[in-house]
Parts: sequence; structure tokens; C-alpha cells
Amino acid sequence: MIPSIYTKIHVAKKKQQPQLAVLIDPDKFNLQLIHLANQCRVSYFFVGGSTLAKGAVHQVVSTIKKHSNIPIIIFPGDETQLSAKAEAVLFLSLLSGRNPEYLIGKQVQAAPLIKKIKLESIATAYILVEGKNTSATQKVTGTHPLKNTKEIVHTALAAEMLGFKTVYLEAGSGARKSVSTSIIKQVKKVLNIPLIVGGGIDSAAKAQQLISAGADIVVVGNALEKNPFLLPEIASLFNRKK
Ligand code: 1GP
Repeated sequence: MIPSIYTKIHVAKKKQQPQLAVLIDPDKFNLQLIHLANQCRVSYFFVGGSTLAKGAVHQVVSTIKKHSNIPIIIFPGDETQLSAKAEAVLFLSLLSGRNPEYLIGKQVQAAPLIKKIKLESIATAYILVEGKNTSATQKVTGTHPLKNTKEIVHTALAAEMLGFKTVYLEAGSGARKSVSTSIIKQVKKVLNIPLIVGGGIDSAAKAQQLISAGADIVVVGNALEKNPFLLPEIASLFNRKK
């Protein structure tokens, strides 16, 4: 049997092998990045965006599938961003905010669609962390990111107790400041489930700091849109023990 995507994530975490996810925004799709990823240690493509035309995700997932065997995990901006051709979806709940639509409303709309297309769903506690500029997620969801480390840690802890499969600490796409190593270390002290970290990671040095602090999956998007040739350097940090 082919192991589920969550099993892969979990096994890599247990082995302390950090994984790299390349975020593809369908609006900024670049086939060159897919070809480069095939030559590097990229564990997953995350596909999604906060404001996309209907069908854009499915179209890009189909195109990537023609050129790569790297598993695709949908990282949805809304309940319409799904594709049966992907391997899994991060089933997000925005736990840093108090907007019921993004805590459970959108999920109720998406659940029957996910079941219908038989997509593996990975329950993910999505925690927006202050990234020094207003992120698209903030604008779309009308919520504020968390600043206080204690609150971030307690939110991650509550997520694990609620049965979430992963926690995603998000500084926001293109954040000027990525999630700090001190926050990652504090969260890791209480967390047993895999930790995903993204937002504003624009160099191998930054990625290395986050890996050393304990991130299990590092997500890079913007920086690779700007310069795909950064990928080999960043990817060379992965598939070794922390
Ligand atoms: C955004 O965490 C991801 O949701 C990746 O962020 O685009 O800044 O790399 P960047």
C-alpha cells in the first residue's frame, strides 16, 4: 500500500529529517521551478493562494502532474481550491483568529467536496504569527496575527489536544520577518505533532535557522518565484538529520 502523505510527514518527523515544501501560487506559475524541483530534494509542492480564479488550482495541479512525481498538497485559500489530482489537502482551521468562517464555516462547505473527490485531508491548525507586514491572509480573514509567544505556544498545544494532525506557523506570504527561532523552539517543547513553518523564508541561511530550531516542514514560496535558482541551495539542507 502507498503510505499516506500524513504517514510520510510523520515518519520524517520521527526520523528528525526536515522536509522542504515549495509553494506554488497558480497566478505566478513557472514551469522552470517544477523542473528545478525535480532535480532537488523537494518533498512536496504546496499549491494554493489567497485570491484565485475558480479552477486555477485544478489547472495548475494537472500541469504539475504532467512534469513531476513530487506529491502535491493543496494549501487552500478557500473552499473552492481543490483538485482530485492532488495527493492531499491541508484542511486548515485558522486558530490564531476568532472569525468563525475560517475556524469552521469554510470547512463545513469543503468537507463534502473533499470526501467526494477522495482527497486525503490533513487537519492543520493554522496559526498566523506577526510577520512585520499585513499579510493577504489577515486581509481576507479579517483577523490579526498572534504576537505573544505564550499565546502562540498555548494555541499550538490546544490544537494538538483537539486532535489536529499538524501545526502551521505562518508569518504570511512575503513576510519581512519569518517566524522567530525562539517561537519555534518554545512551540516544539510542547508539541508532538509535526510543525510546518512558512512565510518570508528567502535564503538558505534562514531556512537552516528554522530547521535547527525544530521546524519539520519548511515552506518557501515568494523567494523562489523571484529567483528559482535559489532552490538548489535551500534544498541541499534537507534529507539529513537535524
Ligand atoms: C505562505 O508560508 C507560505 O503562505 C510561504 O511564504 O511566500 O513568503 O515564502 P512565502
